[in-house]
Amino acid sequence: MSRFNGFTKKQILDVYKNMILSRSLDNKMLTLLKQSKSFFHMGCSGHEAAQLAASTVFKPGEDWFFPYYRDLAFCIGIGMTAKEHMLGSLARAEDPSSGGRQLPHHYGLKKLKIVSQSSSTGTQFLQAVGCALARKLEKTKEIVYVSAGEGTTSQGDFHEALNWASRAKAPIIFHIQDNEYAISTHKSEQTGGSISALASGYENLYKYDVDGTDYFETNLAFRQASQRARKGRGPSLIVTNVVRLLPHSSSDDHRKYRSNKDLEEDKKRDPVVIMEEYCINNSIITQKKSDNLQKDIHKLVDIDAEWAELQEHPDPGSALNHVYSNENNLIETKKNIIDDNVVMVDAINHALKEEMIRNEKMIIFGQDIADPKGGVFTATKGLSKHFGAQRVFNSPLAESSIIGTAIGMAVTGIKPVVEIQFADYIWTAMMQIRNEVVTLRYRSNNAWSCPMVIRAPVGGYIHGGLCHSQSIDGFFIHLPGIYVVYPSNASDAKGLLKTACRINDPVIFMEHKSLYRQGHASSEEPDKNYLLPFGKAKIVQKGDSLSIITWGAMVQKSIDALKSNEIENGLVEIIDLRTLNPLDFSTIKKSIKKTGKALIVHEDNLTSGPGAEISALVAEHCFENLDGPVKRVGAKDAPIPYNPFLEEEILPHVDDIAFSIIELLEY
Ligand SMILES: Cc1ncc(C[n+]2csc(CCOP(=O)(O)OP(=O)(O)O)c2C)c(N)n1
Ligand SMILES: [Mg+2]
Repeated sequence: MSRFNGFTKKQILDVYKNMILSRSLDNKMLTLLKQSKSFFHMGCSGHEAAQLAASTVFKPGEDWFFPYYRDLAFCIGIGMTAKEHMLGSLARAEDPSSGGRQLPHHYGLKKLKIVSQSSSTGTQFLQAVGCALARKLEKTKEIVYVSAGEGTTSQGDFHEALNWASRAKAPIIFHIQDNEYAISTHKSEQTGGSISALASGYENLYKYDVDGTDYFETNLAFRQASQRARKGRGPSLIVTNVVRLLPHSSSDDHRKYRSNKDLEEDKKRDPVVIMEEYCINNSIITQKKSDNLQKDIHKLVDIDAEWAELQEHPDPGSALNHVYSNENNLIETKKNIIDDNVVMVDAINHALKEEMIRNEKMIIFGQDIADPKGGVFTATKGLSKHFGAQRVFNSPLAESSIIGTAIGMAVTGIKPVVEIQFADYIWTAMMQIRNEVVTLRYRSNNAWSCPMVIRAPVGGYIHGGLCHSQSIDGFFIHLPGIYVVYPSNASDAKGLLKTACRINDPVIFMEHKSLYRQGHASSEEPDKNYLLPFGKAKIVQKGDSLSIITWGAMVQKSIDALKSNEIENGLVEIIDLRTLNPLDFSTIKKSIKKTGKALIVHEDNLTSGPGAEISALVAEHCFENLDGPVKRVGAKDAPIPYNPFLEEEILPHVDDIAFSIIELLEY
């Protein structure tokens, strides 16, 4: 039986060595920074015991990790080498976290299942829960580690994550490293009570408050929590009280807001000193051997740093690589018709069902999407009944939860196809979308990605008022890293959605609510093999005097504008873009070359709307062919009011389009 708190001498010495290594790396990295060899550092000093106590309970290569920027010692504990850390600190091409794309300490290491982390504090919680849910779904024994500082528990995502994890008994351990400061803000200004007390209402969640400078106490909590998680009994929250021995980051000077006394008190709890004393007092090591060990490790760190300095910087020519996957070569397939008339919402439902049958890794979730309701627009009707609650289920009423967990599932190979009930409520998920979904592939230098489909009912004309009428295309075409799809009819919706489900990148799939059951948006239904590739616009109507560039519900309104004003056949060409990213600019250009005039018609509001970008492209690339000003029709710059007369005033209508067509034709 081992003598030292249940550990062998060798085990304790290994922990002590890793503590010294971590501290030594911190110091070396700060030296390199002072020598202007790097630009940024976030220290781990003071957190080593808590992190190493955590790291030993996991199975590297099997379990999953979402560590935060202070987790240098944790990453060492699970197997990340000093060389790998140094490559990150110096932002070299071979930095395994990001190839120098992210700030140092934004860990990611594919072979160890350390999922690439961004800078947004707190986004990792929901991703880790999604990962844990996926591991449970696939009936593995793998468990998930996620960490953050105590300040970050003020983020809503933390509370959403605890909610979902405890509701689902997810195999996850939340590690909150409480160093009492979030940059300069003391926790007394941060949290309405102790963090574990805040979480006390969650059933299935075990809570621990431990001294994070005490390796043994902390390790005991992690051992219990990991056993619990592996047995499927549910999540744990472990708050470790630690000390922050360095300023928040290399850009901070903590003497500006912490007293000398406070800083001196922290030094008395230095975990490396505590561990050294333990080792010496228990005759695990002599003082002399300990001194020599420290010297040897510092030397090794110096050697690794020198080696890392000699490594190549990333090639500037690679800066645009990996915004998207290179493996999205889906081609258009033959259209075999199985039904002569299907409404758009049913075409979407059928596409989802066919893709679920085809890909057993695909899952669907969102608010109210399960049967018997099957979604507020019935797009998912019958799916939970057919595929079971494991693969089709209701999410909590929390959009950040939906996207955050989808990311964590997607990194494990699951294909989430999620519904945001109304696009008007996507905004609480925007941090997850903007800083996580669209950047994961890029920031991890192609090591990680999160292909998913976000279905979002959009648009107005249904008297939905301010928060059930919004268009979001303008926002989304601004985001590199996500494809933007916006069908105008049932057949296209089916082909495009099936492509979205098979593509290797995130897709936002906009479904116009007013088209769901519209006669003019219904069409013949293509069979299960039909795929419509992205970036291929459709000429809805041919013409030689003016090009209308449009999509979504505006396609039919443009057709109606011609009809209602008896505009002669063959004058106006209508292009349905079908996807806004990728944009089929070659079709636009070809058309304008013929017509010499361009009118962009969209539902989103005008200022900085999607038409602004297309107009700029037309102005730049079609200037010599233009025979008139590039014009736009869109919603007025105001919220969309409920009263039908007010609503009509704001949204673009057939008459507005007709007016612009005539004006431009006569120009
Ligand atoms: C969403 C978000 N808001 C603000 C920041 C800036 N920021 C980075 S770290 C930090 C403090 C975090 O404190 P805490 O969670 O206690 O962790 P610690 O740094 O103390 O370990 C802040 C405000 C950020 N990165 N992300
Ligand atoms: Mg803190």
